[in-house]
Amino acid sequence: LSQKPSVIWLTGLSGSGKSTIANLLEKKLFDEQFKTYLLDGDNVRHGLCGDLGFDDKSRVENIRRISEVAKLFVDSGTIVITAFISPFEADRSFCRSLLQEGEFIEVFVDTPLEVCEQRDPKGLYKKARQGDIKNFTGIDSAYEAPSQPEIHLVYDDNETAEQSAERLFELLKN
Ligand code: GGZ
Repeated sequence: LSQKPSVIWLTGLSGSGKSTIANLLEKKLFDEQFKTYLLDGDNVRHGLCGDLGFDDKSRVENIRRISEVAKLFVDSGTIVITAFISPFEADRSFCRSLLQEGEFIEVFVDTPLEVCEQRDPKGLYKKARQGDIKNFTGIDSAYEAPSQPEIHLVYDDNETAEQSAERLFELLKN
């Protein structure tokens, strides 16, 4: 991993571990004195994208705004980490298109739906199955898996989030 400002774009289902891994990765980068900024639902969906829901159109707009913001951070010399489901390939490609060659690193947090649904930390899958939440990714809303991610983090039952983050950190360095 060079000092080169870039976007490390994590994509995957709800409950796949994106946010946890992103936070651990940011800490590792910070410890090695990289200038970083983490964009995730906590700091984006309440403010900048507080007017958006989860229908397809809203998700497209969510990722468009996040992409533009990520580009601004890259312009400022920052390594940006994003942790959004970002279910549509075209929207992830849009972010890639805003950046120079090599500045967009797509990381597919490839945790199977069954595992995410088993974890269900916020009980959202249960609600989606009961029909209490509509347009839930993986249930009644699409997730387009990346076809050629720079990094494919394949789920490993025996691995902790810390180990996954370490694995990602090492892959980024190479
Ligand atoms: C998917 C939803 C939905 C629906 C609320 N579908 O596990 P979480 O809770 O913390 O992460 C999910 C988050 C997804 O927001 P993103 O901005 O990442 O989505 S996207 O990139 O598709 O725009 C989940 C919660 O919001 N959530 N309703 N219907 N996730």
